Amino acid sequence: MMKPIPRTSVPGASRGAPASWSLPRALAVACLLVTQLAHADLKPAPSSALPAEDGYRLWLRYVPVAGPWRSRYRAGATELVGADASPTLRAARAELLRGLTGLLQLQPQSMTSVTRDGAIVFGTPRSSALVKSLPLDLRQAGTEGYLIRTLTIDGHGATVIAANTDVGVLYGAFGFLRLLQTRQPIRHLDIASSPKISRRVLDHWDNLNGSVERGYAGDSLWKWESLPEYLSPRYTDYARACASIGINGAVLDNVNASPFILTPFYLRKVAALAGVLRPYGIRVYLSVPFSAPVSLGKLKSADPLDPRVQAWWSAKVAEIYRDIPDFGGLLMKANSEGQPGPEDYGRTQAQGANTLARALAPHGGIVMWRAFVYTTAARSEDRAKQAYDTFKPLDGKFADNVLVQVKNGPFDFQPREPFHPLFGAMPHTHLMPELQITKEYLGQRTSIVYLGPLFQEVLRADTWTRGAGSTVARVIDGSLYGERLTAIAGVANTGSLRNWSGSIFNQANWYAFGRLAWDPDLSARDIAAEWVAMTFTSDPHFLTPVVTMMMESREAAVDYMTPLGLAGQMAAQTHFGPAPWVAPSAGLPPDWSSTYYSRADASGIGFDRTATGSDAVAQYSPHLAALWGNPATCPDDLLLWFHHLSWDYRMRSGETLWDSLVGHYDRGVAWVKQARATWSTLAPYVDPQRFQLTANFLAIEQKDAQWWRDASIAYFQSISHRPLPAGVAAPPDTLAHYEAFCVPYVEGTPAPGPGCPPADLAVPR
Ligand code: GCV
Repeated sequence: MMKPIPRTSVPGASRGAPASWSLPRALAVACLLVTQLAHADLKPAPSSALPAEDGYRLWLRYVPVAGPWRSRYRAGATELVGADASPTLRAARAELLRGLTGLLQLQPQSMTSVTRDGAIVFGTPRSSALVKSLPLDLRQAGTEGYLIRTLTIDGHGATVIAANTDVGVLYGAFGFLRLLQTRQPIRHLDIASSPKISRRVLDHWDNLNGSVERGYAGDSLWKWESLPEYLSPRYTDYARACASIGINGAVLDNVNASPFILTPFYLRKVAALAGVLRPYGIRVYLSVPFSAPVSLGKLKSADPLDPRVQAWWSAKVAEIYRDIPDFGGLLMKANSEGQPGPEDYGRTQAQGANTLARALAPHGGIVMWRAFVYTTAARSEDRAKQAYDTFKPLDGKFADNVLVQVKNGPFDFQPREPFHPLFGAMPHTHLMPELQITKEYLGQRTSIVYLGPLFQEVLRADTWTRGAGSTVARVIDGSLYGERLTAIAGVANTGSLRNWSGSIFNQANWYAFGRLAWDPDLSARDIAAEWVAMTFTSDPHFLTPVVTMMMESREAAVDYMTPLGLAGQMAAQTHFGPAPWVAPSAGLPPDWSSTYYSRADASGIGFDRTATGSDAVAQYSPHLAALWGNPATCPDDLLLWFHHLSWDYRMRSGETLWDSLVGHYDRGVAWVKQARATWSTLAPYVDPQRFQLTANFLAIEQKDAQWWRDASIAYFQSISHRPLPAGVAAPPDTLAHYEAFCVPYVEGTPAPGPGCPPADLAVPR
């Protein structure tokens, strides 16, 4: 017997949960309810009892719900009522069927009208006369959002997933399934959700030869050789995963772009991929080289003000749109790391961007123009200042369909940096942040580091550019300066490995990016809890310690790699493992060395970015410049980013700077040991395959953390000449030993090794 669904009488809707009821809050309550009410769902089975999983299904596993939740959910999912008017609505239905069948082990019937309690109605007013007739205020859903409401229809209790657009319905379908996956009540729903940022884009650094720059999950997802004829089912699963978290754009190729991507040969392949992604609301974008008019168009120059160059871009863009009418636009890395750009022709970054923008505007396309420039003719005395110095004077000079894409920090995706000073500083320019989901500097494939806290730290950082509360999130969602074109990018961590991201826990970073792109105000902790519930289990015996572990994992990596505001201490090229001793060498820019960043010498350590040094602090609002410019008020975690201080400098804790530095390294290592111990107790809650992979990777992280700690202390002690604090273990080997060892080849490194001197590589790390 189906249980009747409590309801209010027509024509009003049942409004069980308050409008402000957020998914994360609901999840917290649901977790509590789970603990109290649904013990049958919780009994840990020995891990061998759980079927092995390779991680392919990500957070969309839809494993059977047990205990009281199953009957409750079954009562609320008896039939599906919706039209299949478009590929997107068909995808929504398919997902609901797949999800509900998996979760409830029961297939809801497909109906054309509501015939019994527990119906799920989905659609738009355009695709469904029923949805049109319902008392819903769809203005709250905007163009991509959705409503999920409990209503009474024809005398029956029903859940309605409604939106203004088909893709909104698809997002709503995923949103509804998430409620079940995270064990939330579904009997009185009143949810309105819409994205705060309009373009939510993954940047794939995938090369046309199948490799992935800074990719730690195998080869590229895109199999260019077999496109356009063969459309791997994996492309659809990628699209489903993206749509489930609201990602609506994918830049298919590396920002270090090849001109071949713009040839008809490749554009046909791009169009085929666009066709697979389109039903899931994902537009494709391309990275292109600035010099394409020369390399491909055989013009003599790529000068953006040359009419022949402009005509070439317009023709090329029109060619793209002929096959891909919803093409998103172009991403450009110019004048950076050897890439050509407008400065080669004496033009500004804005003049370069605007030439592309003019070509794209008639088709509705956008330009994402990266601010990551650091090969400008006049190299500044501080690399961290260059993007601001180059772009700030150009505020207001970019065309309306240009977004300047700014990395989260002024240097390069370090474990910790202050937010980029351009945020808030260009009120007349669309800015979009670029976050790195792939963990180039944060342990790559094997560390457990969860990036939610890093993303949150950036988004919640207060720029103070319009007084308190001028957060980066408000700059980029348009609420601070009123932009209508808003976007956010994440450098993808996907690859050809079965588990997509190289490790199970790296999947959480893809998930967190998507959720924060949808709503930058979500909390990293709530997102972690959702992900754990969907990827593993909502059992609090597992969920609670794992969420805690995830939340602490990034700070632990900061501790064992680059504490107190240090940056850039990784090995050259691979960016893997410690190399604080790397000094500038002939022929290479000084800012490609580690000592450039640490500035460690007999007098102390840290980069003086105050008025007595590079004065980079002056690029921030006066409030922050004053706060951060004074070591007494600068937060500890940015101290050495902004200040060069004596080894004996007294920290707020009373310790000397040297003792504090050593303490951080030790804390980082201790944390990983502890995380490993915690994970070892959790075997009963995870299938053996995913358990073992994670256990092995934690063992590797412990080894790496120890290596970082020992090598860093050995090096800095050779400069500080200070004794180790009492009770602290000395590094087991000499500095020469650590210096002699480095890892020559690491996946994802663009110019693979040997980035190491030919020394004794036999030292185990
Ligand atoms: C795609 C860093 C990385 C490079 C990357 C570059 C960028 O320097 O190490 O691999 O190139 O950033 O963001 O353009």
